[in-house]
Amino acid sequence: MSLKIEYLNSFIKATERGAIGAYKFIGRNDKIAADKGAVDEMRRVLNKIDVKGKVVIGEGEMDEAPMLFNGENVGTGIGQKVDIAVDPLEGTNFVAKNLPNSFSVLAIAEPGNLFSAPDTYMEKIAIGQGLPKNLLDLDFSVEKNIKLLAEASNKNVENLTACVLERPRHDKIITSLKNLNVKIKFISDGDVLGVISVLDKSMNVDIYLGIGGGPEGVLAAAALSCLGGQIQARLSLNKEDETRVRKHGIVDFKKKYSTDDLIKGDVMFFASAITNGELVKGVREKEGYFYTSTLIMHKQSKTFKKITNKYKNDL
Ligand code: VTB
Repeated sequence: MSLKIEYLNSFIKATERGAIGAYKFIGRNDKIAADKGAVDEMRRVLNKIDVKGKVVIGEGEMDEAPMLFNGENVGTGIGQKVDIAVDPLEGTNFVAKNLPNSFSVLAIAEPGNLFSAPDTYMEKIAIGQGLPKNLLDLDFSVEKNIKLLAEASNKNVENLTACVLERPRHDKIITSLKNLNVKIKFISDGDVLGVISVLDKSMNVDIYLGIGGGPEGVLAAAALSCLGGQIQARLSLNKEDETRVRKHGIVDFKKKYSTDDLIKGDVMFFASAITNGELVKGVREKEGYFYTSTLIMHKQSKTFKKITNKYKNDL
């Protein structure tokens, strides 16, 4: 079974409108308002789509998130059953501070096929398409992973670029990369884009390494799964996280998840830029219209497109 192809046209509206909802908060130094702007618009659109949708990765658990919470049913209730992962505003800091690379992101798959990641940290290592399966491993040293990647991609180590979220918790990784003479692309936030940048040659990133959010890991895995990229992930937990993780039915806290463990079967991925992005342009307002640009991927139809649409300015 695969996802109905028309969902490419209906679900794109959810991230486009999510991006428009956050747009008016660009540079207003208000992360919460920006997030709410995106959530309200995305939810409004999702509820118009003919689908029996269930949010499996959302804004949080039911008791802590009023909208698009984990488990919320969305859609008109007519149509195919799908599970949905959303991040209506990936990069709240970017919108608040008017910096590039904020997105409204969503992925859909058939029921049970998206790993229901708890909102905890997740260790990630990701590489692009066309490389041997299970090439790298979180338990290998950075040196070994880099050496394996250099060999498999026929590049010298010093010509490789690794994307890393700039955080003190990554100091060891950064030192190892520096000692190996690997180029580092530092990001201050937004590791969905960080991970998926291994898929697009224009981004010049060969590998993503480090610890970011669990839900963001699943969203990025959806994109990798569409195009044959690879991720290996493992939850990175502190003591307080454990009860929450058990609620997600996870018993093995140390399990290493492959792309196929995180995403099964057919999957669609949508990312609409809010502020200007390296992959697609942000929302533009011109003569009474909003223009949005979206990166869209679908595994089954091997779709990988960048689409620009326009909406009448109704805000
Ligand atoms: C991570 C990353 C996200 O926020 O969740 C990060 O996956 C938060 O990390 O893409 P810190 O707790 O270290 O700040 C993002 O960068 C943006 O939501």
